This record gives sequence, C-alpha cells and structure tokens, in this order.
Amino acid sequence: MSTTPPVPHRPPSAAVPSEAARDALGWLHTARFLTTAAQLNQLPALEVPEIAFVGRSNAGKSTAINTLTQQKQLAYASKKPGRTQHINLFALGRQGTTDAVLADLPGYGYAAVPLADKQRWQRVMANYLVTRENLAGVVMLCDPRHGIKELDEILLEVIRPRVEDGLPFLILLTKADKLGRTEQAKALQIAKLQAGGGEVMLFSALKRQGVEDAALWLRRLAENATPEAGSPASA
Ligand SMILES: Nc1nc2c(ncn2[C@@H]2O[C@H](COP(=O)(O)OP(=O)(O)O)[C@@H](O)[C@H]2O)c(=O)[nH]1
Ligand SMILES: [Mg+2]
Repeated sequence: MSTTPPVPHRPPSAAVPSEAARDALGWLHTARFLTTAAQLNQLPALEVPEIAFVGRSNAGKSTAINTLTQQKQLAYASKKPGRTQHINLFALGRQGTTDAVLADLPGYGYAAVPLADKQRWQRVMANYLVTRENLAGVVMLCDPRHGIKELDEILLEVIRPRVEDGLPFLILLTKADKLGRTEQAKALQIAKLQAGGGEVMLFSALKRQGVEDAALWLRRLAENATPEAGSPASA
C-alpha cells in the first residue's frame, strides 16, 4: 500500500480549487507571527513540524509566504533586499492551536552585504538546516531567470543528506509569469535535475500559478509529520 497519496486529480483548466486545496489554503491562512530570532540559540525548541523557507534575496520568498498565507504583510516583502537577517517563525493551526510552524530564513546573496555577514549567514543557515530537530521540510525559492546559483548550491549540498534521508524538499520557481511556456518547461526540467530528489513547481504570486499545489504540498507535509493532525476529529 502506498503511504504517500497522489495529488488529488483536477481537470487541467479548473478555476475552482479542489476541496483539499481550499482546506490547505484555509489552514495556511491561520498563520500568525510566533517569534523572531537573530541567532539559532534564540529559537524556541518546538515539537510541531517546522517548514523552512529559504532563498536568495529578491527571489520572491516574502511574496510567496504572503500569497500562500493570503496575508498581505505577514512576511515583509522588501524593497531593500538583504535587510532581514532574522529567522521569523509563523504558527499555523486552526482555533489557536499550533500544528506546524513556517520558518522564514534570511535571504542570501545580496551583493551589498559585507563578506563577514555573508559568512555568518552561511554558518547560521547550515547549522539551522543540520541541527533543527523539528525541521520537517524545506522550501527553496528560486527565480528561474537567474537559475540555481552558487549559494543555492551550497545550501543544496548542506541539506542533501537530509533529503536523501527522506526530508521533504520543494523548489518553487518563482515569478513564473515572467517566463513564456517554453521557458517555464525548460526551467522546470533543469531544476528537477538539480533538486536531488526534491520536488519542483512553477510558482507565480502575480498569476496565482502553483499556489494551490504548493499549499497542498505544505498541508500534506504537516499532516504526514504529525499523524494526529489527520485524525478524524470532526468526522
Ligand atoms: N512578476 C512577479 N514579481 C514578483 C513575484 N513574486 C515576487 N515578485 C517581485 O520580486 C521582488 C522581490 O520579492 P520579495 O518577495 O520581496 O523577495 P524576497 O527578497 O525573496 O523576500 C519584488 O519586487 C516582488 O514584487 C511574482 O510572482 N511575479
Ligand atoms: Mg523577503
């Protein structure tokens, strides 16, 4: 018997989200700010599954988080990239309960950031990805017009062992609206080769492309990480 149910089948042109997608989006909409940490040792130890969002500065990470949670300003979408050096945690769960946490990690690769800060960032990121005990999945945001860059690769190397060990990993190719159909297909193909066993999806906050699929991915991940979350409490 398969343990990972397939994505619910939808007709290709369906404008109306499936029931599962509506549920996933409703769940994501419960996101609220939990805490912020400048250093790893300031992060609270948590039992619930944590899903980390990582990506180069300006990749569209804040916009993706705001779109997925349907909240305009949950994550700060910055006009000044490279300014958020904190790890921000957002709690998810209905009726005030917390059944998962999103971790918004500092964007990397912003050219104007001093080298020492970049190196500090790399250490924090690597330590987080290797040591965070409740880490249940990683979403990497990547602008496909720039492709997977050096710092993305460093990060991929860091998490590869955990991905090979079964850690769910998703690359979201952002700003897909800026690519034509052929370019989208090509970007998808290239990223799949680089994802090292992770999944890849095209995503556009502007056109709402991939929003439901990404929401479903996150919801399933949280449910699979905590079996109780899927119990038929309201059946
Ligand atoms: N066209 C388009 N632009 C986007 C999209 N998502 C983000 N952007 C733009 O990309 C820039 C960086 O976005 P932001 O979310 O702040 O990136 P972050 O630094 O990774 O958090 C902003 O100007 C956004 O408006 C998208 O889906 N389509
Ligand atoms: Mg941001």
